Amino acid sequence: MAKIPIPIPALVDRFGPHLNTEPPGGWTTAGEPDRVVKTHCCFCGQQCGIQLKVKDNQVIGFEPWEDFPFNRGKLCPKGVKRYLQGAHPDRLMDPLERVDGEGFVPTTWDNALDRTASEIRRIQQQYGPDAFAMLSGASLTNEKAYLMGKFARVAVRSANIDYNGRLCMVSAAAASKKIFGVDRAANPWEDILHAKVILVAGANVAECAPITTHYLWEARERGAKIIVLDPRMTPVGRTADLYIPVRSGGDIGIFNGMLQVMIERGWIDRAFISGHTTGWEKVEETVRRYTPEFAAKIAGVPAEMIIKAAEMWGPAATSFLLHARGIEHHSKGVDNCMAAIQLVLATGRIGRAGCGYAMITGQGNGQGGREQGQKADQLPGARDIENPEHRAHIARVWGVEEPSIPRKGLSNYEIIHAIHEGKIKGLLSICCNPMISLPDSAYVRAALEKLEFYAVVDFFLSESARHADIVLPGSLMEEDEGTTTNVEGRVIHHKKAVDPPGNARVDWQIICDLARRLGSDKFEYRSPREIFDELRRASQGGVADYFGITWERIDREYGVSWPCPAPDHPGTPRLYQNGRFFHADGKAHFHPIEWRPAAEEPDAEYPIVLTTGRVVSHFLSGNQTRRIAGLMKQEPEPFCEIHPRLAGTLGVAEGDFVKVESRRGAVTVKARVVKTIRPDTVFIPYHWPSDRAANRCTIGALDPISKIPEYKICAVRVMKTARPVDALAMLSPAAGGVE
Ligand SMILES: Nc1nc2c(c(=O)[nH]1)N[C@H]1C(S)=C(S)[C@@H](COP(=O)(O)OP(=O)(O)OC[C@H]3O[C@@H](n4cnc5c(=O)[nH]c(N)nc54)[C@H](O)[C@@H]3O)O[C@H]1N2
Ligand SMILES: Nc1nc2c(c(=O)[nH]1)N[C@H]1C(S)=C(S)[C@@H](COP(=O)(O)OP(=O)(O)OC[C@H]3O[C@@H](n4cnc5c(=O)[nH]c(N)nc54)[C@H](O)[C@@H]3O)O[C@H]1N2
Ligand code: SF4
Ligand SMILES: [Mo]
Repeated sequence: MAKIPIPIPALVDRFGPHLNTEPPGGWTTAGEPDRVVKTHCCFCGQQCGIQLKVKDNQVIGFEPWEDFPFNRGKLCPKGVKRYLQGAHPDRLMDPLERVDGEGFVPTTWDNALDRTASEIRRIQQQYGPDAFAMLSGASLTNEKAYLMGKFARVAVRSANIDYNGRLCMVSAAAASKKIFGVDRAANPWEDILHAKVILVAGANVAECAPITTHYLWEARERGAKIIVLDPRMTPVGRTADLYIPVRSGGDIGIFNGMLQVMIERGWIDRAFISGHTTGWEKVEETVRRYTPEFAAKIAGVPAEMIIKAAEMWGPAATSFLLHARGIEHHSKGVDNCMAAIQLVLATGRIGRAGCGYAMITGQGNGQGGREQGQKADQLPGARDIENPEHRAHIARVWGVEEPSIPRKGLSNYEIIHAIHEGKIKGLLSICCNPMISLPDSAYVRAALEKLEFYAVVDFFLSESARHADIVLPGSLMEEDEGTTTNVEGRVIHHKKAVDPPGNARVDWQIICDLARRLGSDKFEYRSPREIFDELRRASQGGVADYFGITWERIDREYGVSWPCPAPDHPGTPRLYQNGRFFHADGKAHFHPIEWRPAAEEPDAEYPIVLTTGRVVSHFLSGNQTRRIAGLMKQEPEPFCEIHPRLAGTLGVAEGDFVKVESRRGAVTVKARVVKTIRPDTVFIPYHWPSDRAANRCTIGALDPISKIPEYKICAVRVMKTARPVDALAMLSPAAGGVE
């Protein structure tokens, strides 16, 4: 039976919950802190060092942490405001149970956990072990990510666990694994400073990796030239030496075109290629066709720009490639990344200061979260769940029989398909908000409504949680202890500052308690440190080897970079220094890449490209940042960036409302008429819910290898429309507006 999501007061929903509740000076009347805690920001993959001021079990403010080398005290607006979440009036204080006709009713932990455990077993007995699935998150610490993978395989015994990094890092990960045999940024950020040319492909660095902007500026001070590839002239694009307004989905044209020019002009390091790589001949043969003129058609830019880019990149003494979701969120995301990385490999400029590449990891623990075994196809240490030796090692660490570990499961969006197909009947999600963040929201909502049982662990009632049967109040980063692995592969330590409020509990205890109720005795940890110590052993000998890393070392050394196989090993900030890559043959592997169109290209009916992304003041599904008044003030609602020429043909002026409509759904948002976007493309940031959720329009097409959704391109039509009707009408279930 379809379950109606439980609404919360209308105005709160429309503009973000509790917009105006921040009293002057923060949630508590500030005063002298009892202590300051050196820890890290909970938001993006930069994982900036920060000091939290604590008074009476409450975080009352922050101070910069100048000594932490990555950010040297610098913070972006989200880092500055993050402390305001802890005592927020929306915090979930008790477990909630859905009661027909009444909505959510507070309940006891015993009841909430017993009911969750019994529903898991009921569903598995009725429909098979894999009919219960789990979705986890890469904002969780390494300890919790590890725990979730083990919980799924040992306590629940379902193959179907995946995580929200599937929406984020998997194209970059797959490409890196194919080429280098390992999935991690190749260099520490320090190395960026020594590059003479920096190519930024599909990354809005200033808004999404704000601290990295500083590295770019400093490199430029030292003479670096910057090339930016983006359909929108981002803040970094505005001051770049070469800005290429690539058509969304056209990047392979740029990369292959540049390589073609570099081959013609002799800017290829053939000695490096023959000594350290395989597969070059096929690449050379493939890119021969990608003359600047041919490539320019694919990329939607003048051929001269491709030649100019090759002239800057090809002969440079040192170079650095940075890419992010702009090239990864595609049904050819893996191919896009491989084509980009091959520009690095063809010049042999890797494994040295100033020479390298990095995917800019997005989520707070986007790096560690993709190593500890919460992926559908993975065991801890970035091991392969189908590999018999890997399975045997993990079975020993877990103290279980190897055959009892399930095999590869379904990826994130495939779980949504399987719910529609009736194969998955129950779901537990922690640290993810699929209702906002997965593509084609109507399809996702229908799936959540179809579930027989849905449990959510979160600290705020998310849009997804409103579809739940049981909501379990979990913990913020500062309420628990553990490690994350930052954008550079540096493992760092988050300290506990305060206890969770009310009856909320720390996440890891919730999961261990559930495991016990499911009859497992393998979750008897007394602290997250014990989980970390088990994780170290589980990762030992794996690609992502944490064995030599301890919390004490992290504190002493400002983080330790993996692989770190022994306590006396210094860690590995820079990979490939010795010219050896992680494949068994020690070589890097080239792959010939051909461009192919997106799943849905614009046509006569839907003539405009929609691309989606972020703004500096909000984070992901917005469940956290839409609750922080200072950030809401900066960017209260989503908007549609539209070029003056397109706006002109549509009769749209700045501030008008436009309806942006795809084959799947529509949103109504304010137009922002800007010259910084291609005239054939519009852009909407995706951090908002209900009638303003960009994912109402996006398409559920996936990359065949990484299974990442194609968030960066779908076809829409845009029309001027009236200011939206009253929020209350929007929110009535009849209007389909409650999510
Ligand atoms: N403020 C803020 N910071 C964040 C986050 C956040 O939500 N808010 N989230 C974090 C996370 S999880 C992530 S994944 C990162 C994301 O970081 P980014 O990937 O930098 O951010 P996006 O806005 O998703 O997309 C980046 C750019 O890709 C461009 N783009 C779109 N299509 C294409 C294309 O086909 N080719 C190219 N070359 N470019 C294209 C867009 O115009 C956009 O400027 O940010 C992290 N940091
Ligand atoms: N259209 C479009 N859609 C996108 C993207 C895009 O560019 N365009 N980007 C995609 C990308 S890159 C990403 S990473 C995904 C993000 O996808 P989501 O899964 O939606 O990410 P979050 O918003 O971080 O959701 C995390 C949820 O968990 C909660 N949470 C955060 N930390 C913790 C914790 O430590 N413990 C617990 N228990 N809960 C926690 C938050 O309150 C929030 O409700 O969105 C994807 N969706
Ligand atoms: S750059 Fe990222 S980690 Fe640093 S303060 Fe901003 S959101 Fe936090
Ligand atoms: Mo992400």
